[in-house]
Amino acid sequence: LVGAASVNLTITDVRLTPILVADPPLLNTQGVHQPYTPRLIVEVETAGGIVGVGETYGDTKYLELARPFARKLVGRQVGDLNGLFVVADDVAVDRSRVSGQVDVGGLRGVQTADKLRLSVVSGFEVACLDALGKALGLPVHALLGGKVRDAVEYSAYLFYKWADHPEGVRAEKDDWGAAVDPDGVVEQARRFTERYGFTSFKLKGGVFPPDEEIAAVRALAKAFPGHPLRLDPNGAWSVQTSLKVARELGDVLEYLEDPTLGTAGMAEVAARAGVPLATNMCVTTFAEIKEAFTKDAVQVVLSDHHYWGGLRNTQQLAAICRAFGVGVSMHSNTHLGISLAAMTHVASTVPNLHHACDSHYPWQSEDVLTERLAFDAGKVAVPDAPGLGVELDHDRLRPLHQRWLDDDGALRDRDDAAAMRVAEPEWVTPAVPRW
Ligand code: GKR
Ligand code: MG
Repeated sequence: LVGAASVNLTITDVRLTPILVADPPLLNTQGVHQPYTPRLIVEVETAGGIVGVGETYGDTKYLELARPFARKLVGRQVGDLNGLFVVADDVAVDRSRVSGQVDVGGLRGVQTADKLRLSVVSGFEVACLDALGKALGLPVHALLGGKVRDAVEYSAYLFYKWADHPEGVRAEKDDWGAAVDPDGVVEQARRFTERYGFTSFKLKGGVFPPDEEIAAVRALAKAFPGHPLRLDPNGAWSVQTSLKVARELGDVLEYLEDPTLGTAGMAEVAARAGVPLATNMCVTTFAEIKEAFTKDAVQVVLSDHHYWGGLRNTQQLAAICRAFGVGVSMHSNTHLGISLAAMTHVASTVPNLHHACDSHYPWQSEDVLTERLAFDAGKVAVPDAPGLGVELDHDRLRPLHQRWLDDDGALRDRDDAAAMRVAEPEWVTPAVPRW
């Protein structure tokens, strides 16, 4: 610490690198994942030459906000994490980018200017924490108050999936095969357990009529008796359908995730489902907590540290959940190893984490790290090296950035419905409730 005190922690440079990262043809209620998904890699450099890394959403609207934000950070202290929110308030959001409607077809909850800002803050906050940890010789979890567990448990995140992206679409090949029925889902789950040792399973639903998805979860329950199971249709069902699914799967579900859209509907389902409800769509901001908790609409809140505004906000969310006797865990979007490391650090500090987090990471064949993070028995060991404990590999970053530069703009904003139209030209984003 004596040495650290002499290190100059003034931010001298902030580098933003938008990338496109390979993504398999995973199906959800909006459509299908694009062959490449945008992410943004953040590097914050201090006068002492320390570089911290962060990662967040990379769609154009985030980039447009991140660029002026980055310029305002130069000259500030890397440890001034609260100041990031002050800077964020100062960055103008292009209102035409804010729909006030659900984002990415609903997958990130309702889109607001604040949420856009917070998603950008999170990338900088993680990078600053990484730099600070490196300067002090401390892991990020220590900066967050210290880990209460040495490893963080993740669940397998199962998706209905095509074997390949549509013909003629440039894409990277994956070795997961197709999963479009109960047998395919069980086979995918087996591969997840063989490769990573996961013991709990989340199935992304809202893709096929509910009876087919009920059959898939039943098949999972048969193949993996006693293992925690979740089903998440991203709000695709009516209250009645949600209740029917809850009735039919109540005996095997750990929780039902976002069966229907909106706090009122979730509250109605929660009152009669007999199964806990989890959400990453109905409670996505601090402002949404009061109504949802008062109405007992959700029993588990799934944080996404990106749109909640970072790791310290995630801890605050966890504290609020604890006060109300509501569970807390984490969901994920397509992400790379920097975000998995960030999730793992913060999850290690949350005492009331009683559900495995989910992670898309196993679906990502590409990463920007010198060494990928590993799942062992479904868990990621909490890094104890300074900062996040991961290292950015510029040789890996460069081609992914080049891919972004070479793109004509078609893939720079995630649009699962547009990706689906390549295979099914008539496809439109389904109205909700879809069933
Ligand atoms: O990647 O298709 C997907 C997911 O549907 C993702 O976008 C969701 O935000 O995984 C997320 C969820 O738990 O709802
Ligand atoms: Mg979800």
